Amino acid sequence: MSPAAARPSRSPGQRHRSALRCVRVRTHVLGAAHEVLGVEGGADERAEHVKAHPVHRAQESRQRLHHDLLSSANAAAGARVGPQAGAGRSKAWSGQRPHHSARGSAILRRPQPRPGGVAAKEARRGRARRTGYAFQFRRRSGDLPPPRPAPPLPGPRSDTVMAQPAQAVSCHTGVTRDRFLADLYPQRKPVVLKGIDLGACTAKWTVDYLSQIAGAKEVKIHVSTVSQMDFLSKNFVYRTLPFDTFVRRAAEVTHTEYFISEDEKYYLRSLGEDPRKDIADIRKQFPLLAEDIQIPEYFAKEQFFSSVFRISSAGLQLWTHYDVMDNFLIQVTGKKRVVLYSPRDAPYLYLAGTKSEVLDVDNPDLEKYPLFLKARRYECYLEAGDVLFIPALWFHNVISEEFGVGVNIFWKHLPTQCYDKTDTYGNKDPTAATRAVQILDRALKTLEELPEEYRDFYARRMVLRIQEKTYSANYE
Ligand SMILES: O=C(O)CCC(=O)C(=O)O
Repeated sequence: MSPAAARPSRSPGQRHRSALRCVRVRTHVLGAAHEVLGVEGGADERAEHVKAHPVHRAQESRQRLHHDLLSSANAAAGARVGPQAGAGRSKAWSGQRPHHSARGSAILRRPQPRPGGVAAKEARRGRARRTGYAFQFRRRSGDLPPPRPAPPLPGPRSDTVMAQPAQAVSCHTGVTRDRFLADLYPQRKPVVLKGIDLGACTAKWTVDYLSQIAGAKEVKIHVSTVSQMDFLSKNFVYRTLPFDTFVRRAAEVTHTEYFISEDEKYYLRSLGEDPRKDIADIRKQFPLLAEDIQIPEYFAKEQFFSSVFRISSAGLQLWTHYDVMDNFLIQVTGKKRVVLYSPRDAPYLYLAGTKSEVLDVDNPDLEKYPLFLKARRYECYLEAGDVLFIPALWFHNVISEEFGVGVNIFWKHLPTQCYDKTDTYGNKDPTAATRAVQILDRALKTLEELPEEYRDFYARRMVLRIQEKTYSANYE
């Protein structure tokens, strides 16, 4: 029996309602796509426009995928759908935008009041209060003088869904080199190591001491007026400061001397003397401070690549990225939260080079990044003296909960010839990967010789071939 024949026959009324539902969902999807794309006009004009514009078609299919994800999330969570749960899904889906609950399930919003009405104003006021954007609303309505909003610390807002419940990164105390190499390292998963002897640095590295010992050596720093530093949109500037001035400013919340604003935030990723040629090594750039730290030598000396100072203002969040080398992130002072994603979840992270477009991992924009829901989230908190092992290719997003000083040790996990010799940062893809991507680009160019239908078919076969030949089941 065909699946259609197996379905119980529906009454004309049911068929009519179902058809209406399809039209409404499509209208909503097109409406949402055009809102994003800034296209005006009625549903029919929009539909024509979408048909004619491949970019909008892609947008439309992303929106559809979003709908699918949200509806399966609703089904899985057994969520109440719309104002009268159980009274019929058709009502719930009629032209409403999906919304995410604090409990972690996706639900649909109640019908929204008409814009401009008193109810709408009240709703906006309520929403503004919940989301912390009260300042913007009051300012527009002119009923209060514009106060300076306190910059919120990054963290999940109460009205957004956490993309995935976090899995805690495993934590081990007093791990010896042999145990690390035999048991933990081969798993290629992040781990927090506690109780490692790091030398005197954890006790000594106060703001005064760092300023006094490293002195006025000039360092190039990132300066940002917002807490979420985004490398892709470059919402920060580079400036140069003497190290002692920098450390003092990074440790304070409000500055009397500043570049852009009195609450600007600072971040140092130390570099080699000539960053185009030299690799960061605190033993060379900060020899006196380097004496205070004992680097866990859990890899062979010849594998060492770099040691990098990471000094950050409180509240600063560093963009999501991966590095191509294994590394230890040593938290010497201060506290950090690190959110990590497996390299296997790269398809859900909206990559641009080595960075993910999803910077705000706690409050992801699911309209824009619907697949992010699928990325498995790992999380850990680092305190002074903790060492986080970040295997190469694992994505990480780092939130400094306090002013803190870290040292990052990168080492070569692959044979030296695999790495790009011009890479002084440790974030250029291995040369074979770069060549493979270039070859793929040539293959894609070759496919352009075919009409769309054939291109689609052979591209799918290529994807299957890549999956069959290269995907591994050995890694998480
Ligand atoms: O801790 C930080 O500031 C950033 C760490 C980082 O990006 C890394 O370990 O690769």
